[in-house]
This record gives sequence, C-alpha cells and structure tokens, in this order.
Amino acid sequence: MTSDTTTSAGRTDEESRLAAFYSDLASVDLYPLWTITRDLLPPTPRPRAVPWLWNAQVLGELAERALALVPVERGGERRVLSLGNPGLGGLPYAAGTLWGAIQCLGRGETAPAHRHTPGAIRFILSGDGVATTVDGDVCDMHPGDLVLTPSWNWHDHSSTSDGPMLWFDGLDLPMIEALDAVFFEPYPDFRQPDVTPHNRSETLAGPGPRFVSGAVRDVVAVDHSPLLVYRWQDTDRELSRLAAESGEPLVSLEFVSPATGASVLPTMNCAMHRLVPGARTLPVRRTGNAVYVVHRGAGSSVIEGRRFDWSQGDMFVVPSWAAAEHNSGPGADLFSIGDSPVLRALGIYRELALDTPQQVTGVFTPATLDDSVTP
Ligand code: 1HN
Repeated sequence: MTSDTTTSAGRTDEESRLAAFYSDLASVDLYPLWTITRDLLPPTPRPRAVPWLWNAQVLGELAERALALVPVERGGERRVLSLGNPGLGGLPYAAGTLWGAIQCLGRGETAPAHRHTPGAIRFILSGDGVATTVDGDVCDMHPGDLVLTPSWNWHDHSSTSDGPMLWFDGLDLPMIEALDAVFFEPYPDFRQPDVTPHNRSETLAGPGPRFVSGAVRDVVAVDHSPLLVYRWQDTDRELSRLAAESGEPLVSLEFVSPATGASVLPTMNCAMHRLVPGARTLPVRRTGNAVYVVHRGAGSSVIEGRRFDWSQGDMFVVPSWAAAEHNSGPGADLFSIGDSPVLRALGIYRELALDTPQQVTGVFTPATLDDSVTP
C-alpha cells in the first residue's frame, strides 16, 4: 500500500498515521512543540500582571474595618489585605513574583510567631509601638523604617501601643511558590520572648555601608543582610546627601547588606527614590517586577502609556519590562521592592532607557469604595 492510498474513512494512509501519532502522543502526556499555540518565546517579556494602583484612603479605611471586625489568631496568622493584581486571574499577588499587602495590628495585639521559606520585608506606614521579633531579636518599628524577616527566620509582631500600626508587607512568596519550595512552621509558643536589649542587629551588623546609590545592584549574595532594620532617619539623611551631591531630578538608593554590599534579601531588593519638586524622568524598561509605596509627597507615573496619579500611602505595580517614567509635583519619596537580585544572579537582568517621554493614552482611575455598601 502506498502512502496516499485513501482509506474507507476518506483519509490518506499518511493522514491516518499522523492522526494516530498525535493521539498516541496525547495518551502518554507528550506535546509536540510545533503544535503548541501559546507563545512560549515572545520577543520581550509578557507579564500577566498589569500596571495597577491601590489608593491609600481605600486601603486605610478597609484596614480600619479589618481592625474592628477581625481578630488576629492562629491559622489566619496575620491581619493582612493583599494586593491582587487583576491580570493574575484572582491570585492574591501584586505581580507574578511578588506579594504586596497592607498589614495592621491593633493596640496590645500579637500576630503569632512562625517561619516560612518565603522572605519578607516590612515598610512602616503609620502608628507606633510595634516590634517584630526576628529570630529572637526584637526590632522596634517606626514610620519609614524598613524591617527584614528573611527566609526561615522566626517572626512575630507585638504591639505595646494604644493605637494601631499599619505597614506594607513585601514577600517573594509567588516566586518561591513557582519554585515549589514553600515550607511553613508555627513556633511552639504564641510569641518569642521579649529579650533586652532590643535591636541587636543594629549594633552587631558591622560598619559597612547600608545604602548604595542606584536602584539596581550587580552584587548578589545567597545570605540576607545581618542588619534587620534600616531607620528612616538614616535613609532620609542619605537621600538628602545624594540629592544635593547629584543635582539630578531623581536619586535612588538601594538598601544593602553592610556585610556584602548585596541586596537585603537574596530574592528581593528594596530601594528608596527621591524626586525633587517638579522632577521628570525619562521612561525606562527593566526586567523584573516592582511594587512601589508612596512614602511622602505626590506625583504621577506613566506606565505603558497610562498615567497613574499618586500621593502618600498609595501602592502601585510596575510589571517586568513595562516602560515607566515618574513625575513629581511637590516632590516625593517612593519606596520600592523588586525581584531583580534573582535576575542578576541568573545573568538575565536587562534595562532599556528610552529617550523620549511616552505618549499618554489614558489615565488610570483607582477603585473606590461604593458608598452604598460602606456602613
Ligand atoms: C506573613 O508571615 C506575614 O509575618 C505577612 O507578617 C504577610 C503573607 C503571606 C504569607 C505569610 C507576616 C504574609 C505572611
């Protein structure tokens, strides 16, 4: 029989053999590359997460309602409202690799001790009198401070205040989940002992620099920073020094390990950006996702052609390779987290500076609360 013999089913012999071949492939869980229609190798990254912004007033109001309505207990562990990027189809992640959230703790409360392989950072928004104990070191927290809870370090949060504290949580959880490497363990007691003196890492961390100029670093390290708290006064002083020295509209510093000069966590970098009043930057594309928290001031960012107006306490996402440029009105300080240390370590970090401002094709309108459901 020749290959073009037509069978009773109206197929040539070859067509029949091909159909049987595809059916056999599927039956043993094999996919031939030439039939895969999803774009495996797009010319540039196509993150599913979209540029997005959460409004400070909405976040604050809902955090207050959570404080009034929901206790902090074992199981739930934390009173956290996670930023869910609408591009991610219902996942509670700010971007494909990053968790971002607002967390609140009320007067006298403790969020129970546990540890997990995802690493976390806290950036304090408001309130006072909370300490996070990190593997036995009680770290006092104040607005503008950055506190690290590195991978597999025991951590709990305790309030000795008579008011609530709010902070931003950044975690590498989606990345660790993608690597199938999430482990979690509750601490045997509700909280770790409150040992004195507090803030030991600040005296033991060594004299190395705690900040470097520039938002993205080449130095990568497997270890996290021995310094667990970066104080706002130090960050502010360094930003002022850099701004005066450079004369640039935007200065960025990265928080680094004083021991190695590498990012604070092996998986995440933390940076602070100061825009002078009236600053305008040109657009840049960078690989890696980033979440920004407006610490002070107001301004706007154009991300992939859409303008996002922001002010203090707002949080927004710049997904990988999205063109982003920033403008400030009265001046602003922006805190950011990003996953670029991982891209750096793997040799796949890229940056592309664009030389003209983007055309603004739309203005983002943040979600607001519907008055009819707000009591
Ligand atoms: C976590 O442990 C904290 O310790 C905050 O405060 C947010 C989100 C997902 C998983 C663990 C915390 C978290 C988290």
